[in-house]
Amino acid sequence: MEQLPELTAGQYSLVYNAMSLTIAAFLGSGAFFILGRNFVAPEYRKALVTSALVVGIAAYHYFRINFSWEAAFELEGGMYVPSGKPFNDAYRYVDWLITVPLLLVELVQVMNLSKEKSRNLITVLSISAVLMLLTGYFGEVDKSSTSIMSSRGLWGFISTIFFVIILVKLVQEIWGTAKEETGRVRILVRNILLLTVLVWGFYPIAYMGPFFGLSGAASEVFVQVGYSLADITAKAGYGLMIFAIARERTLQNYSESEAQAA
Ligand SMILES: *C/C=C(C)/C=C/C=C(C)/C=C/C1=C(C)CCCC1(C)C
Repeated sequence: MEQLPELTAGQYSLVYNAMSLTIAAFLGSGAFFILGRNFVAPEYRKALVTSALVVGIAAYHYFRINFSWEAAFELEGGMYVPSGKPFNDAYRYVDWLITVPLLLVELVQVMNLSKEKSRNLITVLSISAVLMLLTGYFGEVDKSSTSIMSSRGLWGFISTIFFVIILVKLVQEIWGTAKEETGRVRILVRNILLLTVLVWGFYPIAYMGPFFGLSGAASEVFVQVGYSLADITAKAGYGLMIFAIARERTLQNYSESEAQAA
């Protein structure tokens, strides 16, 4: 188990509040995705349900992470010192294992691809995502390595290969198709891919923290707050962009009154 650092009250609260904000963002956006189903054509409703599932599952895991964070520290003389109870960060990986494939499904669901193509793409993307996260987890449990030539470094490298496969597939298949789209849909699809590359790219960077000599309180706070903000963007923000794509397609295909009634 990870050796937790001693934190100032400010550092402890910053992480606590970031987790709490994340839960609020997930619950709020989840309600939005459920209600927003009525504003998109029937063929895109599945995508909004998937978005709602993602933030629902993630909100549950953030409750667990937040409780675990609370239990892992004790207030002693104005400082938060490790209580001896472990901070269970494995919830993150369990969460990603479920939500990352679903995020990829969400995107395919608003892309108007043929059934056959959608199915193939979802299969390749989900398998790659699961392999990326499993191999990443094997490295993540090696908390003590500060050298890239370690099991953390090796598994991280293998995990990155699957990450690259996902990115290449997304650019080839999703951006490849979007090039034939017109107007706002094309811009939205380009933006969601850009968001995915940038925000998903943050996770391996945080993973590499120990290689850059990051340790102690500042690093723990950076990683926890960083993951929280990245998760809000990659799940709630991404879901809003999925909604925007579905909404735009609905407006392109139907008149407003039909879209409302559909
Ligand atoms: C909502 C959660 C999301 C979108 C999580 C995404 C996570 C990744 C893209 C993680 C990638 C990793 C690597 C590419 C290498 C090192 C290990 C990981 C698992 C952190």
